[in-house]
Amino acid sequence: MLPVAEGKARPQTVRLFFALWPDAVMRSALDQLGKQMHEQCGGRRTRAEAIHITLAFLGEVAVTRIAELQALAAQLQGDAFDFELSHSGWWRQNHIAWVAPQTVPQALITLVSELQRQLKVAGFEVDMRAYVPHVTLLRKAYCPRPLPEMAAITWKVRDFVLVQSVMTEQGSAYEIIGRWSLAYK
Ligand code: 2AM
Repeated sequence: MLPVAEGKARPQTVRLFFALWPDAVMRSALDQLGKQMHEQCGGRRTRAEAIHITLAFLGEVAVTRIAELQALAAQLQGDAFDFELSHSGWWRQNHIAWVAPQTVPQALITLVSELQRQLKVAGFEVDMRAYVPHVTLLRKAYCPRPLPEMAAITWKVRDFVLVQSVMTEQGSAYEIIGRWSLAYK
């Protein structure tokens, strides 16, 4: 057995991301859409309780830094906004079928860039690839034919959340570990 170096143990980490989380009505509408897409594309549906839009993906973070993240989110000044999910599609490279806004609202762009900026300043590693907001509804899907036009769904965004992701045999399970309101004007 290898000797354990005293005092050198790495801090325990958790997988975290910031997200927009749908309310019950929105969740059900998106789940229904996922069901229709599944009929055409197969694959594995996102469980209704896991449906979300990622704002910023943090990956593995030391548990000792969670309070710092929560404080960062609490002082973020973002505005509430409504937007329409009206566009569905499929990415061939990762076999994800999704719905997304046709036009990304400025309030969402501002919220994400401010979040990313502050996370960077605080020394968190953030995925800096171009932000493409989307709701993943199917994984391991194959949708070679264009998906039918979808009826637009309006998402009223009033808050955002910090989520812990835990891998289980059924896929990722998500636990909301913080929720912060956006200013409603
Ligand atoms: P996806 O749905 O397109 O896979 C939890 O894993 C959430 O974070 C998912 O919404 C996932 O997007 C997103 N995510 C996972 N890995 C990511 C990464 N490296 N960069 C950005 N987002 C990621």
